[in-house]
Amino acid sequence: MAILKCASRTLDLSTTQVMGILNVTPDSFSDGGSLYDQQQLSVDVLLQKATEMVDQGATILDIGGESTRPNAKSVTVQQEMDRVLPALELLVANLDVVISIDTSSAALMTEAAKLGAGMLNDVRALEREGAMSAAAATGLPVCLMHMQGTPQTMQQAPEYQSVTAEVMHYLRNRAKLCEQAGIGAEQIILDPGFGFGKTLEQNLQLLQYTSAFVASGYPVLIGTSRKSMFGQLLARDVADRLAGGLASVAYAVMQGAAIVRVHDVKETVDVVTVIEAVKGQGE
Ligand code: 7PJ
Repeated sequence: MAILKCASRTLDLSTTQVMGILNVTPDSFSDGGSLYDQQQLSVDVLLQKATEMVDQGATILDIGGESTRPNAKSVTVQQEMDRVLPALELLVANLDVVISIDTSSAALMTEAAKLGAGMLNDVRALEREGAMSAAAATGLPVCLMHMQGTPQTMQQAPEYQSVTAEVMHYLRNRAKLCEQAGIGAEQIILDPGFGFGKTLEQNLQLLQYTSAFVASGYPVLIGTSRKSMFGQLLARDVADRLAGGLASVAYAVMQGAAIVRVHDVKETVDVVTVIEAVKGQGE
């Protein structure tokens, strides 16, 4: 069974793990920068929210300092570091959980590993200058996500001949390059990248074929939480997409997704627990 080595901790992926999302950006689309008070990250609120997620069953917390929603303001590496590193230090000092860092920056990967991060999560699949070798040097697991285009342009007119085949081909190729760079195959996680340069139909096709990604042998991470695919399919605002997200989690967990990345940890853990309990029954 797949065991991820996350610095001083390990994660057993024989059942689906729940990753809680902590945005330390003042302009996140889904929680609107709620960890901020007048542009200042609130330490108390962050620790409270993180502690709650761990108590609810999250085994990974994902800290991101760059908003990648369409048309988000770009940040400098320094700004991203200033947002993420203090949050990382706070959580490492106070919680027993794997901390994942959602970043494309080589410098931040290196610094975060020194401060106790347990995983790297890159929506650009380590394509930025120096990112792959920096990630390899940390020895941490890496999540490689597929995106078509850039956050600025990705939703304009995403096009594929076959979305599942193309995304799979891209991720396999990135994984191979990571292995050549010295990252162990067992430390590589693949993510189709819901909403990153995909139409509603393309997102649904990717979800439908979760098992094809799982069949690659790499652990698969699914991140659909509160995304606009549910806005389109259900005509729901961001605040009202929980049921849609839970349905997608159930679908993915049934097919063997290793990690689900979500805002709503408590409800997601219940769904995962029920699906795993059903899967785990002998006759
Ligand atoms: C994802 C992510 C995702 C991974 C974001 C949001 C937008 N990392 N970072 N997968 N999405 N691995 O949370 O809605 O889907 S930022």
